[in-house]
Amino acid sequence: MRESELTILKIGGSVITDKSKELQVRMQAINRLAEEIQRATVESLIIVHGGGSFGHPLAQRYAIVEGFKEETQKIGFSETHHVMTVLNGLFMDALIWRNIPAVSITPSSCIITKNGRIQYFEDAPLKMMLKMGFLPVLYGDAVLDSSLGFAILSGDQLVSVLATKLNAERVIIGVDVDGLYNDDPKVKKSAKMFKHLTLEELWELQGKVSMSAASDVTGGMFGKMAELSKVVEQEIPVAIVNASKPNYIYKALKREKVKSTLIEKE
Ligand code: IP8
Repeated sequence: MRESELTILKIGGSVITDKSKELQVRMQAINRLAEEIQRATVESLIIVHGGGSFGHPLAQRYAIVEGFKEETQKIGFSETHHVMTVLNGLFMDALIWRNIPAVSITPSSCIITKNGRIQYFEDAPLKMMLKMGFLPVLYGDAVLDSSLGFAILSGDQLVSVLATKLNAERVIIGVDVDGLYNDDPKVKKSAKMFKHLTLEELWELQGKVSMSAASDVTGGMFGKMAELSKVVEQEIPVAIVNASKPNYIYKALKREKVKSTLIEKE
């Protein structure tokens, strides 16, 4: 039995930023999503957002994902973390102005990773916020790492750890395409979208998808699938939904029918 009907919603960085231009926010998308979240009135919800053109280019420039090797990287760590707080602040503004009691939780202040995986997570404030009916908002961040010095924590790893730790009822992943495809739909028009996948089918697909390059330091779709399979293994269903299209996230939150990929254990 689950204690609560907790929903975890991830909003991808490619939805709320323009990945082709550094530090380019999509304010319209943030405002629309905040309005959809407000209208959906989900009782128990955690939001996690990605880094897009804020976190990724800086993390790459300073090789933060490779860990601490030289002093000059330190300012890069600070910058990467700082731009994430700026992006998060814009999201928080949009939520709070709509009367949503959202509270930002800074991952770098409560999480330490080991070789890039979460090792320590002080989650007492987050749990208390949920109990009190607040909406905690977290994001991919530059964090300290007990073996590398520092690392990049992806929003997807956060989603996977939060969902399993808090035994979420469901996970919704908002991306900028209609679901999970057998190929990159932005490159290949013939790419086929999956409406439903079992865990086994997801594993199979994972073997075929290569690490996406570009400016995504956390592994793109490959990294996402690896994190999601851990969630599905725990019998928590995952829906991949287009958050760039109006009302899709609203419908997913309201459990209404919407074009998406649903991944379930069996
Ligand atoms: O966009 C990474 O989070 P993601 C955040 O969820 C940074 O992979 C700081 C690059």
